[in-house]
Amino acid sequence: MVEKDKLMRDLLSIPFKAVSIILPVVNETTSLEKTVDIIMSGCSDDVLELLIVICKKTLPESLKVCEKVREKYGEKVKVFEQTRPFLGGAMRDSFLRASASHVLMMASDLETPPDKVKDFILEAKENPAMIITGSRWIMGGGFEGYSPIKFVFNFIFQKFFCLLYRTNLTDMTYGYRLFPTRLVQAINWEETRHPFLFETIVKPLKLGVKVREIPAEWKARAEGGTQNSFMRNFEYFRIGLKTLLYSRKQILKGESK
Ligand SMILES: Nc1nc2c(ncn2[C@@H]2O[C@H](COP(=O)(O)OP(=O)(O)O)[C@@H](O)[C@H]2O)c(=O)[nH]1
Ligand SMILES: [Mg+2]
Repeated sequence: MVEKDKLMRDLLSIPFKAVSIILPVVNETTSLEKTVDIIMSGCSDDVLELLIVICKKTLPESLKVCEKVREKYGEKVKVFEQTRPFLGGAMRDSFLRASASHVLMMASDLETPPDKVKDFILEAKENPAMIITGSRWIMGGGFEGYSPIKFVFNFIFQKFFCLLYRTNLTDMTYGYRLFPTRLVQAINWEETRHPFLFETIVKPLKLGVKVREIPAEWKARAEGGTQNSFMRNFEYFRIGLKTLLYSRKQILKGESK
């Protein structure tokens, strides 16, 4: 027990120095450019690097914008192609590349409002051992242009898992989240698609990591389309239920078996 507590302390003991920001890109052009411009105008001093993750599906016009922002902001912008598949794969590859004390997971389609990045950084400076997560369900958050049926399902899903995990978090599925880098590099991740976003909260919760919510609105994108399908939303249950039964050993790399 003492050994395990020491391990967790080691994973969470790093003070905030800077953030690596993950921007996965498939079909974004102006939204990507706007995202980068807003981040760099608001908090470039605290940003060590922007990890732009591309894949085989990334459109040629999006690749051009990646190159444009790289020219504009120089070495802080790192563009690389993922090796693991899908959105979860993009995030997992980026976690391993992140070299700042903290890492922020977001989107490049403007659905995770980039003007909030400074709020995440502010919170991380004060609470470096915590996960800071955006919530659409608290005052100041909200949904704009979200499907009404998804809205209802999302609410029920949040309440269900909040009871199972005995937490008072209001939003466990929003992919706008900041972590201590060592923590995410130490976890055994499983999901490769969108349920990965949910996995990044349930596994740390199970490890006893503290989580702090800040309001963040979700606003439907103006260009491109989602890589998720409605039916795939039901796959979120799998990782949520599975993780509930895991021991700390099964969650941490090198601790299993
Ligand atoms: N590199 C990469 N980016 C992805 C992939 N899937 C989604 N994204 C990006 O991740 C962000 C969130 O994905 P999106 O499909 O919009 O999901 P939704 O907002 O949950 O419907 C967007 O900026 C996407 O372009 C992928 O397989 N690889
Ligand atoms: Mg999106």
